[in-house]
Amino acid sequence: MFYSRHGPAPSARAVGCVRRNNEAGVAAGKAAQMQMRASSQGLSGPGKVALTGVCFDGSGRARGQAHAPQALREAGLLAALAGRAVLVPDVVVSRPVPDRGSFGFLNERALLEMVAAVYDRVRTALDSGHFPLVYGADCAVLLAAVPALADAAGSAALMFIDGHEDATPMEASTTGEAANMEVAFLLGLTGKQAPEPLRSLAGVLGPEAIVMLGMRDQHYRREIGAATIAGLVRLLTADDVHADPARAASEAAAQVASQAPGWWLHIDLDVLAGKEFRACGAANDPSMPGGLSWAELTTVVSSALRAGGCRGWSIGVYNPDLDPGLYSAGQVVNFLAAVLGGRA
Ligand SMILES: [Mn+2]
Repeated sequence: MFYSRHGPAPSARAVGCVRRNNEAGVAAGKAAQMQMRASSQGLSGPGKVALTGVCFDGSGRARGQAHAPQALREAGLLAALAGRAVLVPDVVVSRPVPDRGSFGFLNERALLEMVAAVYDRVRTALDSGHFPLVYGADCAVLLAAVPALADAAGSAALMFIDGHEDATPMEASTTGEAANMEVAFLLGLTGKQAPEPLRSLAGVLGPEAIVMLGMRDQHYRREIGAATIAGLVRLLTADDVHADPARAASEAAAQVASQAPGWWLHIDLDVLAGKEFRACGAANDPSMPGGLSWAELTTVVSSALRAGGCRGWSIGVYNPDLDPGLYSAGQVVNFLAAVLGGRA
């Protein structure tokens, strides 16, 4: 409803205390200049990295992933990207409700507010020639980020790095957690029963426009009765990535870059092995052995960015409740600095 192709943007009221940032309209020539300058750094489009924290927890916990932005900043996110990043205000939504709403989503009101606000932030950053980096929350941010890129660039593609497929149709979900469904929405495999804007975004990506890396959720999917979408899209399991991380990433990047003027990069940190990253439940799920190491993830993302065409990035599913000393937050910050080259 609020996407440019479907009607006007939402009012600030719809997104709680978040104020909208109206900086859209950088002249095409200036944007092209920025793009040329940025391409030497492996990113397409950014004048600066627009650091966009999202204070939302998909399961409606009081803290959880909603406190990720604050914890990552406490761990030094800004200093690590000094000179390369601008901080934009966090997306803040209604108080969490750990129950399903009238459409069946968990923490539904906050979810819909989050989607509206993240869409707005990503769109503003892109229209201003920046490179949005969405941090915090969970994979449901893709329900906003991918349509925002598609609207800004004409069409979008997605490199999706996650331990799970996240392709459960909403009709089949037993939990109502949008972060298990977002890929099904983006591909148009579900969404007819959803409220706007989710209904209209369904199908924003064709099957060629997504490449999925790092899955190891066969036991989980068997438990919930969700079939794999490996026959529909290009999907490399965690084992496929272990075999040759750089090649997996560069081939994935070549595919997504061929499908749209810009592609989005998404990382669910549960793609990491539990022994590498303790601050998310799923990475430590005993039914999901064999996750990536930080070294592998760094290789994957560096290779992918080097291929060019990436216009924005989201990284989520860090839970500071599982990270009392901020050790894991420091790992995330160091990783971002390493791949974005912030430490000059
Ligand atoms: Mn995920």
